Amino acid sequence: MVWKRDVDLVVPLWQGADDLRVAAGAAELARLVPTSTARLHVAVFDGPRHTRDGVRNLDAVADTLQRTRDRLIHRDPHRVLTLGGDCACDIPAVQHLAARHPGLTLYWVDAHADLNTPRTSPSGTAHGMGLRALLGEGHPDITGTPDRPALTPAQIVLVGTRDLDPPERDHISAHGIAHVTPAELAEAPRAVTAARRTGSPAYVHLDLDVCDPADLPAVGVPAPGGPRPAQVARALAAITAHHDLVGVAVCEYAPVLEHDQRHVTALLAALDLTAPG
Ligand SMILES: [Mn+2]
Repeated sequence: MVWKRDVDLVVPLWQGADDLRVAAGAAELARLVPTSTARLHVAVFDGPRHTRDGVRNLDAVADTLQRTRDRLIHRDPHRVLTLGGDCACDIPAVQHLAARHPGLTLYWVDAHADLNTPRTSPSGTAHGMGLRALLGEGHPDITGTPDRPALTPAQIVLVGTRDLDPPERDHISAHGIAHVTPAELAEAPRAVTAARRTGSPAYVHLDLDVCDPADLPAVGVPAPGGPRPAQVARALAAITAHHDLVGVAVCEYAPVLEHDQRHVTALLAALDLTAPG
């Protein structure tokens, strides 16, 4: 059964990673995933690549996020697929769906926690600030200055996360954010949903770099020490079966790098984005 959603957003945002290769990922994912109900391609304008307020390409990132928010306000979808692009591309979708679905669980399936702010980020790249923005902190052009944060820390489950900056590590422990390590994921991939109510709404943010780069090197920021793609796929299938899936994003795919695309299609199939077989 293919996951039914109201809209697919194709968002080739690359300025958040400052890596043009992930723009091609959006086009390739759009080719691999059949359209559900409607598909919108959000244009990403090129522009000056300067750093403002400690964030690289902030104007281009803010512009894309704002135009994505405009689409969501206009259509008011109940379920959304975002095909990125870098990890900042689905900030608007999570914000929209968290408001529509109280008690939403966000599974952040990513080698990185993306919990930096412009002040703490070593790289100054917006794609490392997305999850923190969803907690209401960071540059206002990234958070979009909502009335309240989209999420509380208790709504978040980090899955397979391992490449953490010290301030991110501190933030995770200070706020008690749930964290399934790569070793725990490899050991019991279906246990990721253990603490969550059956049938409750969930969102999956899948950064393909969660997989070990030995298996899947076609990502913007590879991080060694990850789980095998089959283990990630089992966790994704468990989330899909356990929850009412209301949102999915797939991010950071750099298809120009040599890789075996069967690993990517297996992950898409685990999320019911492609027909079985
Ligand atoms: Mn990542």
